[in-house]
Amino acid sequence: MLLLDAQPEPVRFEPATTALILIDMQRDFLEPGGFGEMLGNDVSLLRSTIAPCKALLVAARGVGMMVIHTREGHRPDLADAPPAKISRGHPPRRIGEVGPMGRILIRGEPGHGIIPELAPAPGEPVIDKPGKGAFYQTDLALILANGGIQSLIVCGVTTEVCVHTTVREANDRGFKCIVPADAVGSYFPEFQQAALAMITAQGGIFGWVSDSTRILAALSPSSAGLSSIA
Ligand code: TIU
Repeated sequence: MLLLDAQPEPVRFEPATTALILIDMQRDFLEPGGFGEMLGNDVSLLRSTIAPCKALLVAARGVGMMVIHTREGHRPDLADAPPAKISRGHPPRRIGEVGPMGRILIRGEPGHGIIPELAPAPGEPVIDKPGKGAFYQTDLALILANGGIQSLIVCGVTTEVCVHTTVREANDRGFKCIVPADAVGSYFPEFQQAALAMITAQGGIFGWVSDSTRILAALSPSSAGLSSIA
């Protein structure tokens, strides 16, 4: 069992029962020409998350932790896309329309893919989700149950949308959720701060906030003696 420095207080987790989950690190959110930019956002604001996510990904693989990737997107026929979600965009810039990276937020299109820096390794589950939360209409809960997972380290984008929705869903399902502040990103700096504060407020109302440096230190064999507890 490891003890991780976090807010609002240190949190215990066991790598064998913890999954690293990377939320929607897709070209559609992190590169120009995709869904994020279509919504009017400066996608460059999310790119600082890539290096911390990569470092956590490498460390998780190194200690044999379960790694899960998610992608937000829809069937090419849009049958799983709520009309209220599609109609919020204006043609020709809406879900399903053709953009510089293919049809926006559609499974199988270049923009829907995970950025090459964080490409899933063989055997790592990739969850395709139609909503903001990773549990909604997916087999994530089943995969976590079968893996004996009790804690999640939740990284990805965007902090106040898909990361928050997933953390709230996971917390209600009994998972301990640890959010590394530098490995989650928002198009809105003020939302980033508020979203992280919402997690830690009220005694950690639905999780813990730490950062990649402290998680890497906890996972590192050389420092395990400092962070491990009986
Ligand atoms: N727009 C926005 O901030 N986020 C999303 O639409 N999806 C995710 O957060 N993945």
